[in-house]
Amino acid sequence: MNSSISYPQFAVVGHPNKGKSSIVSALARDKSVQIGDTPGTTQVKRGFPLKVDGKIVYELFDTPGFQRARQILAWLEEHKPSSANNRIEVVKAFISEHRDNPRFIDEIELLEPIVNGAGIIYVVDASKPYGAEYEVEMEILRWCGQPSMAILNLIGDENYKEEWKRALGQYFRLVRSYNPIKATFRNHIELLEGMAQLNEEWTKSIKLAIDVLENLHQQKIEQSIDAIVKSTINSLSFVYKQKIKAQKATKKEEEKAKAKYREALIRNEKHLEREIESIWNHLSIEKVEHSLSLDNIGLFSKQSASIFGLGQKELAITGASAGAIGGLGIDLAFGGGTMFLASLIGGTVGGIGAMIGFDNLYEVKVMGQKIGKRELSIGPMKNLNFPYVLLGRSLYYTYVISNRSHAVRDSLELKSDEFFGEQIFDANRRKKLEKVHSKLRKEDKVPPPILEEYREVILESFKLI
Ligand SMILES: Nc1nc2c(ncn2[C@@H]2O[C@H](COP(=O)(O)OP(=O)(O)O)[C@@H](O)[C@H]2O)c(=O)[nH]1
Ligand SMILES: [Mg+2]
Repeated sequence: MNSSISYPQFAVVGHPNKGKSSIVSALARDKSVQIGDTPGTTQVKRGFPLKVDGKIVYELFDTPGFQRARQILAWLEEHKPSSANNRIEVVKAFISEHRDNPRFIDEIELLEPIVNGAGIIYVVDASKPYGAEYEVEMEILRWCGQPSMAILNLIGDENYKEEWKRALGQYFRLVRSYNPIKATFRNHIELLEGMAQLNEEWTKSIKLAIDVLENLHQQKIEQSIDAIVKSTINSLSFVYKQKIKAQKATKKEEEKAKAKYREALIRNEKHLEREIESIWNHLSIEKVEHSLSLDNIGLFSKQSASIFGLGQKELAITGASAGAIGGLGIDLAFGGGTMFLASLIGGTVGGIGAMIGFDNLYEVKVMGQKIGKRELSIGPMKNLNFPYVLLGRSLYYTYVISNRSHAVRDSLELKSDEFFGEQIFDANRRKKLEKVHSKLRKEDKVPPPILEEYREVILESFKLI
């Protein structure tokens, strides 16, 4: 390694279009890496450092693929030294002799960081069959004598991992599976643990990198939970006020105010989503506004209530345990009492969404004495289920964003089969959460210890996902 550089470096190499740039992007947690369908997207090598608190933890070189491997190997063989430990000198000689030759520009780009001390990460697509043509590339890499690992990426649906492993095992110290698109934070750490074993000199700094990354990950979770708590409390205690002209609000005034009230809650949720994206370096996810199913589902929809809210039984328990129904009346709290009771008896009839109308679950009050000074006031939200819809959605969003690889260039896709809902808020947790929700419904202040407990329960729930 370059003596002036104190962190490990790795050159990510292989055939064009095998996911090298995607792997660099995922491991450097950097969205600026160019990824493309057409071979040749990456034309010059570029270093992508992973920085934490301004300090470089490791650096990855994204390189163009091999183009003329056969000719290079022929040249190396022609200049074969008498002993294997001098082979790297021959590779260096190849580079200096061909530096100005445009035919070898790609190979020089990819070999240079390696002869300067970078480790080798060789990437293959194991959804395609193994072929002897790869042996030329692997042989050249072996000439460099640097610590090396191979990554099996599965781009397509088929799986030829076993035959690849048998071949790669002969050339590389370590062979691991890693999918840059699907990789979670855990997969990233596991891969780093493998990389730490490649070279004694790097073990310490990569282990340090793992510690630093894990701490950072924990910090980001805490920040996300703080943002969720703040936003949820804002939404649940939100009251919209509007002046009205006469003694009573007209239907039109009331409808307009209701719309404004709902818009404010939706805006609040969007603001939280941006905050979560920013915490996880995923700001400006492409096309997110158009294809995000959370958007399509909508904060007030029946679907959202059935996916993220509580089931009927849980709601009954929640209501009873907190005495939350209180003076509200069951109809207002549950949006249709008779239907609710029928469903309770009959089990899950059509899910909670079928019976909760989200429309009339907040109170509309007219306040003030003098005509012309009277106000229409809407909120806070009285629906017992709504806090769980909000919390469920924001925890799910955080889960998806925090596990999103930086190699993903597609728009954010939220799959309904991944949704979770009631299971993370068990009765015991709900009882604690309800202490806060019931106070907010009554427009009471939440004492700091209860708020702290609320935060802890939400953090705990997130870790269960
Ligand atoms: N579905 C899927 N696509 C991938 C995966 N890895 C790479 N790709 C896609 O394959 C193409 C080439 O990837 P890229 O990282 O640019 O390959 P490179 O030429 O080796 O740097 C891009 O369209 C990637 O989005 C993967 O694991 N799964
Ligand atoms: Mg590339």
